[in-house]
Formats: sequence, structure tokens, C-alpha cells
Amino acid sequence: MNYSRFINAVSAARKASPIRILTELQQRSSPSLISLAAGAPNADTFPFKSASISLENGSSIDFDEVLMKRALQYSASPGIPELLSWMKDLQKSLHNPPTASFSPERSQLEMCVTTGSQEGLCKAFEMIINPGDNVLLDAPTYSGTLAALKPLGCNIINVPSDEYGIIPKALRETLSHWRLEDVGKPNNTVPKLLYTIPNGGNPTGASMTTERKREVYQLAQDYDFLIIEDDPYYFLQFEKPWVPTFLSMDVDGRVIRTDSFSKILSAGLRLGFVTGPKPLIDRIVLHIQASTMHTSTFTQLLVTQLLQRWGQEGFLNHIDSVVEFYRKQRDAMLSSADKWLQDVAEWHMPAAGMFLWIKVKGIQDTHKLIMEKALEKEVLLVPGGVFNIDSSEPCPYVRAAFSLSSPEQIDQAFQRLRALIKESM
Ligand code: 09M
Repeated sequence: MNYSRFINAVSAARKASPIRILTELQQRSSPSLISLAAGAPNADTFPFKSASISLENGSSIDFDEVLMKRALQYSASPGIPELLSWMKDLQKSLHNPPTASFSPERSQLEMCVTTGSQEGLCKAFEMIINPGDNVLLDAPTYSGTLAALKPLGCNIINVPSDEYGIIPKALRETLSHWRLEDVGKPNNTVPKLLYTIPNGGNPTGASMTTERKREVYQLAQDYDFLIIEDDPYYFLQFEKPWVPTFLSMDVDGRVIRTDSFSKILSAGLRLGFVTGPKPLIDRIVLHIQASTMHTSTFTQLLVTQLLQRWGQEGFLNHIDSVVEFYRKQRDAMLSSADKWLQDVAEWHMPAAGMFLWIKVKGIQDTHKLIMEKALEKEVLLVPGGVFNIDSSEPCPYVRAAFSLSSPEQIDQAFQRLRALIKESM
């Protein structure tokens, strides 16, 4: 693959920090080397000495004074080596990415740690997009993605989708606007990337089938665009076996995958991962060097200790218990929807994630309904318009999250929503 088309001028101009290069040299030198090079503070002056964090199962993760000093210090921009290597092993077990066995001359699989998947997404977009570029996505989509994309001045093209995600036939139709002969020619306007949330879409709850992913990947090959697979709900799939990912099909090195620990370990610790071809991950790391420098060392060490103790098996057992929780929540929401909303709304059962996407019958736009009247009835949902490319377009949907409220609260919320809809009809 030639990645030059996918690295804009700003990203191409990024250079490795000279101080970082010296720090790496220092790490590879003998212990007798006296380095006055590193501009790191002296952790002996910090007020924190040690920490012990208790786990659900009664055991604890301990930071003795030595580990605590490391946790309080700067660390490498791609992530601490132990966490990166644990995550690389996990990606290989889960997705067996073809790029993992590429020779170093080809665009081998690489990873970096990010401060939540939001950072990875934002930096990937900022690496690729120039004003005026065409970008494909299946709206409605995560508002945080739109917030990161829109200011870049790209032209966002909506690809029709349903509860199984992007409709390949519709994508083919959209792409037929460009001639295959023009692909690869300088200054062509073929879309550079397609963004999608393949499992438990936010807000739609849609999940793509294997067959659809294969067809979409084929189109990405034909038209030479990248696929950004934003998959924070991968671990919240309600049925096994989990659906194969775009990363698992990536024979070219055209998939950038963002994973997140937000929905399974902690949202506030802010841990995400970007997996993709090395030439692109390297650019993202240079951007990290120049912005956040790295994700919190303390956070990374805390989670690494947990993961090393668990092993992959323990990690997947934990996931099973999280999925069980959300499955019960989903089922509770579905049965309350059946009970209260049958005649006033429509929805489909989400196969993953934490959202129910509800189409309100007989109402053109839910914005006013929610923003003006819902609080009076003491129920809150997200009006669907905020997930559209043009948020001012009328939208009859609302997004309901089944993550935080108890089944009793969900039931009461839908009873209130029903009354609200009936009044507005
Ligand atoms: N609502 C998300 N989604 C959300 C949301 C959120 C505060 C976050 C998709 O934690 P990260 O950075 O790994 O997650 C970012 C992210 C990326 N991609 C598809 C997501 O759904 C997180 C945070 C308040 C409301 C929020 O509503 O949907």
C-alpha cells in the first residue's frame, strides 16, 4: 500500500522529538552512563508515596515506592511496553490480523495506547483529512465522531444503513459516482476513508454481519480507501461467536481499528488503543508526542497489573460478566418498550452495545419533545438529530441508554415517554 495519500501535509511535517530520541539512547546504554539529558522531574519530590487499590474480588493491586515513582513519571508516547505487548497478544488472539505476519518491509501491524478511543479517532482523522476531502460514514453516528470530523472541513457522505449496518449495495451505488480508472490518479476525489461503528452502533444499536463486512472491504480495495473501525462495543456483543472484525480481514493494511476499555474496565481511566499499519500508527504517535505526550503512566500501570494477573482468560471471563449485565438491562428495556411503546414507536433489538434507537410514530422531530417537554415529565433521552450529519434536520428518533438505570427506572421512564408522546401527537 502507498500511504502518502492518507497522510496530509500537517501530519507529514511531524518530526520525532530530539529529546525523545536521546531518552531512547539512554535506555539502551550501560548503567554507568551519567545522563544529564532527560528533562524529567525528580519523583522524590512528589507527595505521593505508594498506593493500594482494592479489587472487586477482595485482592488488591499495589504500587510500592519503586513502582509508584515510575507511575508518577513521564513514559513512552506509544504506551508502556508491557501494556502494548499484552494488547498486541490480545489483538492477535481475537482477530488474527493478516498484517501481524507481514515482513517488516510491508506495512506491518502496529499499535499505540491513546487516552480513550476518542483521542485515537480524532488523531486518525487529523492525520488523513484535508479540507474538501470526501469521507464516507453511515449516519446517524456517534456525535463525538462528527465533532472531530466536521471542523476539518471534509465533505461527509452518508452511506445508507439499516439494523445490520452499512448496506453494501448502497455503498457500491454511492461509489459508482467515481470511475475506477481514476483511482490512484493524482488529485482524484475518491473518498479517502470510510468510518463505521461495526457493533452495537451508537446511537442505532446496529451490528454489521460478516458478509457485509467482506463486501465493504472489497469495495475499499477496489476504490483504495481506508476503513476506520471504531469498535468500543465489540466486547459488548450479546451472542457468541463474536462477529469477525474488519481488522481480521485486512490483507492490505487499510484498516485503522480503535478499541476502548471505557465500557469494560473504566471510562474515567481513559484507556483506548489504535491498531493499524505501522506507517499510519507512527504518524499518530508523533501527534501524541506533540500533544498529550502519553496516556497517564499511572493508569497504564494499574490496568497492566490487572491484565497480567488475569491473563487473557481472566480478562474474557470478566467480559462475560459485563455482557451478562448488559444483556439483562437490554432485555428489561425491550420488555418495557413492548409494554409501553408498542403503538407509539418502533425499534429493533440491539445485538450489542448499550443503546435502543427508538423511532417515534407521528412526530417529525423529537428535538422539541425532549428539550422542552421531557424534563417536565422527568424523563431524559437524546433527541436523534444530534447524531445526524446536519443536526438541524428533523429526526423522529430518540436514543435510550440501558446502561445506568435499573429495570424499574427504565420501566417508569418509558411510561413517562409514552405519556409525553401521546400528549404531543
Ligand atoms: N456519550 C464513544 N460514547 C457517548 C459516548 C460519552 C460522556 C461517550 C463511540 O471513552 P472513549 O474515548 O473510548 O469513547 C469514545 C467513543 C468512541 N466511539 C462509538 C462511542 O460511543 C463513547 C461520554 C457523556 C456522554 C457520552 O453519550 O455516547
